[in-house]
Amino acid sequence: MLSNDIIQHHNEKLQAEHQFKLTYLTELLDRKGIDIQTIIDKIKAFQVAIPSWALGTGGTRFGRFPNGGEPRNLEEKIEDVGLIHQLNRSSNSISLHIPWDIPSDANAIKQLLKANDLTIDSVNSNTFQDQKDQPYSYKFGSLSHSKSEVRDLAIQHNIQCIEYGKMLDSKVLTVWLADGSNFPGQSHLRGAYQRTNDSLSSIYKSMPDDWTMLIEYKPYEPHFYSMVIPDWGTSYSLCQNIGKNAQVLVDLGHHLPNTNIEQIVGRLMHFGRLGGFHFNGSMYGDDDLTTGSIKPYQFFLIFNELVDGMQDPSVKNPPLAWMIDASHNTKDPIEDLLQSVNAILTTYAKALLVDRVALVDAQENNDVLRAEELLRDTFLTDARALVAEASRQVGGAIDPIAAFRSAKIRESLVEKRGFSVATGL
Ligand SMILES: [Mn+2]
Repeated sequence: MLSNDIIQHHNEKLQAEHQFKLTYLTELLDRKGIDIQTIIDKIKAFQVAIPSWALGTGGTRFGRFPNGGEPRNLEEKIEDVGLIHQLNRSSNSISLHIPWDIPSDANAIKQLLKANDLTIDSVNSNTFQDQKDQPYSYKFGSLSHSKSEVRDLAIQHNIQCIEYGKMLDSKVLTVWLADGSNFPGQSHLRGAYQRTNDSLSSIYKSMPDDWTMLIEYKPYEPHFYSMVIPDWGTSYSLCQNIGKNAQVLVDLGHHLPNTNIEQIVGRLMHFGRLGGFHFNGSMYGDDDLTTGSIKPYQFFLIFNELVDGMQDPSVKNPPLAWMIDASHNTKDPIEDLLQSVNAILTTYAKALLVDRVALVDAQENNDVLRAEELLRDTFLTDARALVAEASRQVGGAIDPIAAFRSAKIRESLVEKRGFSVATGL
């Protein structure tokens, strides 16, 4: 844990410049009839879960280049997320991946979570790798496998994940499958879908009533010809078949280039089936880059759709589970996560500033230019001071990355943990 004095001292140094920016923004928004504190309160309430597997340096297919000081176990992963949350006050939960994060002592983990002001977000199953001494291989699939003994193994693994989640008060199981085929003819496409449907149904039946199953989709993997759950339509149909607590999870990187993700988001919310979100950025595909780093306007349009759906009382979509799903190859993982959360909050803040009454009016009257300009004007507004103020008001840093650097947190983690490498992707 970081001493509060460090954050306090950091904020004092930045306060004058911060206040200057905030005063300007307050006046600007006031002229538009927007109460700045209402927006700041919404930012304060927005929390983004940090994945346990993103706290270490990610690898490419060719190698991994860590800088040391990475968490060596679940306890240290929780400590790292605790640090992030202390700095930005917007990352109050951690997502676990089983078997990487199996708790050896659930009560001790719960105590540690509490001490760090954290909860467990979702539990994520892993049937995309074989574990040591596993009786059957996932080489040719898991929940979709042609052999029932392999499917049963994968089903039991997911049920085990639910059990670990129950121990730690999680209420969400996230399923992402690397199931598919590598060559035409290898797999019976309809059969693989049906087997996946049946396997997911079995897992769903083992889930407590107040849990949610999130089903992620992805169009491709390197070396693949087909994926069993390639798109939102497949995820959506599985959710429809399985039950009301099954929801689609949208991972920003899991789309083919130029896909209109905001439209997918709008559709799923319209159907009340958008359950979760994985934030990241990408240039070509699933690059797992920093959120908002490549296509910030598209990211804003996605958030615009999310906020529109969340504010519309006629939309019956459950509250969403927000999470980062990224990997950090060259940046410090903690810095990259802080940067991502900041980009998420800034973009969310901008989406909150959109004049929705004027937008609907422009849409109804087919005033194309005015509708577009309403969005563009908001996108071009610098909303960073709103996020900084939200953090400051609840004891976080005005500039979390600067505070992380000036407090030399990575240096002390390296000193404490040595040249450690975390488990993960
Ligand atoms: Mn994901």
